Amino acid sequence: MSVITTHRDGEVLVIVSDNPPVNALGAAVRDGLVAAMDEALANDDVKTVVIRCDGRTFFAGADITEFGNPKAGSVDLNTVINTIESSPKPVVAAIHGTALGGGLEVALGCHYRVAVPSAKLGLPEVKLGLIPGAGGTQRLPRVVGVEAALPMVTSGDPIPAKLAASIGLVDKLVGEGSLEADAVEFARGVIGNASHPVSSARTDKIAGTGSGVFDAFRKTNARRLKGFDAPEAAIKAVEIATKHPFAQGLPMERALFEPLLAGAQSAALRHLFFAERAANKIDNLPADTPILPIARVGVIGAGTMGGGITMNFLSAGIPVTMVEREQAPLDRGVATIRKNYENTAAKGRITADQVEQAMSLLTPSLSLEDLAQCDLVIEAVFELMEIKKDVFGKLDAICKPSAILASNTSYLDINEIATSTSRPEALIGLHFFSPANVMRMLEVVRGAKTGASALATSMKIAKTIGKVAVVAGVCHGFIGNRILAARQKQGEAMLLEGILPERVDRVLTDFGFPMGPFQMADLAGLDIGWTKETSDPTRINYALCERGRLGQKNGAGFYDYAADRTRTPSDEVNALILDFADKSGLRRSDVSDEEILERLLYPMINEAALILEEHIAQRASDIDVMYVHGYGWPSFTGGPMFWAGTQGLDKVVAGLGKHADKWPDLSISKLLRDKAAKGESFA
Ligand code: 3H9
Repeated sequence: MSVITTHRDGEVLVIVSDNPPVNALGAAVRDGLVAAMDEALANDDVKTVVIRCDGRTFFAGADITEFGNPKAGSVDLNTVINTIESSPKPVVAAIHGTALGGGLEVALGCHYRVAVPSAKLGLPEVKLGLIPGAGGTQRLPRVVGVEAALPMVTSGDPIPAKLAASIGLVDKLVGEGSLEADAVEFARGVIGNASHPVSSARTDKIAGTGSGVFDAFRKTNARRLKGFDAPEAAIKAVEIATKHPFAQGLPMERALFEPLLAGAQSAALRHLFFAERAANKIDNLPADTPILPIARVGVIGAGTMGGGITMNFLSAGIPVTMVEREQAPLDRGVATIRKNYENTAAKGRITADQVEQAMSLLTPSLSLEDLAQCDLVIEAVFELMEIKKDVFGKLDAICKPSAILASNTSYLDINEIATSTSRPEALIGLHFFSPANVMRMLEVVRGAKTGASALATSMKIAKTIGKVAVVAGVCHGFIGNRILAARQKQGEAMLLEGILPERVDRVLTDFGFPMGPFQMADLAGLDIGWTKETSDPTRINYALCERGRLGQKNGAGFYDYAADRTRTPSDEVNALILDFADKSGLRRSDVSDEEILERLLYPMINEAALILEEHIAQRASDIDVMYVHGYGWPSFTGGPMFWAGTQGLDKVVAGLGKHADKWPDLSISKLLRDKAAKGESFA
């Protein structure tokens, strides 16, 4: 059956697309739309047209799998949209789900747009390293104005239908359950209009736009857009729309689109798009594995981690019982959660009602017994094996038989923790990243005895709370922190060579990380794992703790911090580091930025390859997803494994060899060596 069908409702021709899963605008859809428009124009009884989609969504964009392999012989998207827009019979887009990218471009080509209230509309091309390539940057500002268009094309975030209606992108909100009927009625209502709006011909919203708007936007968003090519191209394209007639603007948009499509950043970001989806696919998990209902969650610990974890579920409308041992920290935890929500409300991102709604789902408690009815319990207590085992031993006696018992540990052996319960199949690692209410990454640790249901349910709940989940096997630090340790080790070694923290950090931020290892250490706190009694003054970060420099939290770590957290290099620390370097006899003055980068990143690639060899990660692209979402690896490079491929694995192996004296205990992965020898990548 054709993916595009038509049917008549009196003088209205309804065109329906049915191209699961997301009605991507592949060749068959494009050809079908043009044929259906020809049918509408050829038939005198048809006075108006409605375009809608079956399934879960309106067109979610161009078919990304076609990029780089154009389907010969079929019409392109611009032809489809031009056919719709130039139709003398009015065309109404009837939108549900998400009208994204090329999908919104089709809707903008229609004369009118109606949408159900739950729909979302956006131009997410920048997230794929692109700009809209079918007139989106030219029509959108003409319809909604430059100020509303710029955030949409540069962030790629979709906006809800209600907001779209308020800026003129949607003409009418219609019934959630009566989209086609309401759209047909709307279409009938416009038949007699003297003329119909043509987006590409409009100038009312863009007339008189000065270039100051664009420079101001660039300035305000400089930090967010740093390193990415596509947003700047999108700003340029919108500016073109304000300066040139549409007929000139369209090819100019194309001229900006084409090099992005052929470029390295888009290849990397498209790799990540598919990598995120592949991460949901789990080896050895039967498709019919039962997903357990999660109606109530328990969280043990009301500190930064416990509170952050709790917020994820409250925000998703799932009640949480949060347990602490004493009243004061419990009260502090509840107050922090409220404050976080209120801050978000103050920024206008949620309403005061939503704050109260979330808080009403929270039950603070001082008793583990109150977790008896929870379907999922997550502990976020102190990172010590004995304490974890004690908690799970108690939970074993308290929790209902079907409950999933999860540890938020970032290092400890899940298999050993599982020995403290009589139900190891219920035990799983759910490693949230701090701040847990903000960071999208979730490392799901599958123990040797973790049951299929516990795993499948954890992946499902991760999606419900908006996380990107990656499955890891058990080893010290799992995927994420084990790879990070390889970088930290080199960072510390560099200090002993007299390379100062600000230089190491700068090399990584130039590469695209939001912060370097020493900025990160200051943020986390230098005193993690440090006590006065066990301090080792030969380690620089412990020596800093001994001097009362505990990190950002007390204004002094590797850097000095002002009250507003502004960071400046510390003379005291730098003198100490150079002193360490002199005493160690390792001080060097000939280190290049290139060496710093190679020594920080290549051991990470090697550790990741070892992790693949040991089957701790299911696939290389999972590691990319984890590093981009959990550790700030710049997404425009595709993540560590994709990036290593773009460098050439032979270069990575050669680099590891070149600096071999800096990591005497490093064993180079066989997988990495073999792939390098064969000229392969990890893709
Ligand atoms: C564009 O439009 C360029 C134009 O301006 C110019 C052209 C000239 N194509 O995400 P899900 C697959 S660029 C092909 O799990 P959800 C996806 O891989 C495009 N395939 O579902 C997955 O496959 P599998 C601009 C696509 O409900 C399956 O569909 N548009 C596409 O969580 C389900 O996806 C975008 O960037 C596609 N466009 O979320 C929108 N989209 O099952 C990208 C999805 O084999 N898409 N697939 O793993 C999305 O953001 C989400 O998929 C969406 C649904 C929100 C729609």
